[in-house]
Amino acid sequence: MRYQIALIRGDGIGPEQAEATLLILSRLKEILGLELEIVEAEAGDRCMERSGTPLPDETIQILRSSHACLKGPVGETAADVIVRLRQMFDLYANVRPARSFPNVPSLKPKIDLVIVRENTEDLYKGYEWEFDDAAIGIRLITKRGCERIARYAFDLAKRRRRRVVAVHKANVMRITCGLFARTCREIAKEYPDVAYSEMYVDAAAMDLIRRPEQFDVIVTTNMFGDILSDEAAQVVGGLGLAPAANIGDNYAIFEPVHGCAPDIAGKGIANPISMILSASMMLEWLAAKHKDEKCLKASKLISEAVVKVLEEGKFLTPDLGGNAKTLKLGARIAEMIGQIESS
Ligand code: GGG
Repeated sequence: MRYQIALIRGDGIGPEQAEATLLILSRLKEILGLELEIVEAEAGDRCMERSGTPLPDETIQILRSSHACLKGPVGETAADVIVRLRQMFDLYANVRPARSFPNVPSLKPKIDLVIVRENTEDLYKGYEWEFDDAAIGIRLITKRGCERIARYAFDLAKRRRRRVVAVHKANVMRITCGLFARTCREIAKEYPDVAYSEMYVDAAAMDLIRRPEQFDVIVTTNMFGDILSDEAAQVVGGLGLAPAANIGDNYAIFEPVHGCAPDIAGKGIANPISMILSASMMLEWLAAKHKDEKCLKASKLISEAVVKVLEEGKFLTPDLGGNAKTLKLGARIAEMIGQIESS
């Protein structure tokens, strides 16, 4: 099957990461005959400067006619770009894995967890007003929103170590977090083969540092998930390795967890792995959606090649303690894909 992939390069380090990721996708096209047509679309701060809008209609149209989108980080316009796209395409599940890698400092050796963050509600809905010397934000949590994210987390846990912890703060936010916790408990009953527990978000933040290896799938609301996923990324070596998927029933956008890192932009030293692993998540999602074994193989090849290149330890970017350039690391991963495939 031929896939049209919308590519948003984004701001800051985004274009450099995208260039490295394209090396990997080209290699997969060559060796597996993967049919990916990349269609470029603009969004973000630079797009705003150039065209007066951070998310042009043309970009939305490109996304609408594509099978999936691969997106680099954007800067100050994140709320007008990714937060808006999540709502527009109803991408309700933000899936953020964090796992230990070889040769990368990790708080514990065997961390392998996934944060499943509700992606369309909560304080990120954008219901905020300012009047006189006060400001107000509305935290919208719906039963439907809680049900579908809980089901997503339990279904994922069934394919992993069968443990879900729902993270909330229902002792203080009794109504909004109360609804989330109550709904997760109800959905848990549909999955008797998955162990279910709950944690307050402050305790979860502490346990992510104290005993991160205990976590399998964490399901939580939007803002808590945003914060905890940066923490989880750091626990396993930093945001440079952290991919994410924004998944809906019909469409999905894949992007690094991090922002656009303007302090290192243009130097060619950003770690491309967060975007490369986001591309792997994209291929895994396409594989499941279209029952496409070739995409699944491509996804696995990327993950395997990333692990092998980290193991090798010769081409590491400065965030990983090396001095390799973004494109060199990308090129080595692309080469490694060929080596694995021909071995
Ligand atoms: N600290 C990570 C970062 O800046 N991520 C980009 C961001 O804030 N994206 C919005 C979101 O994930 O909700």
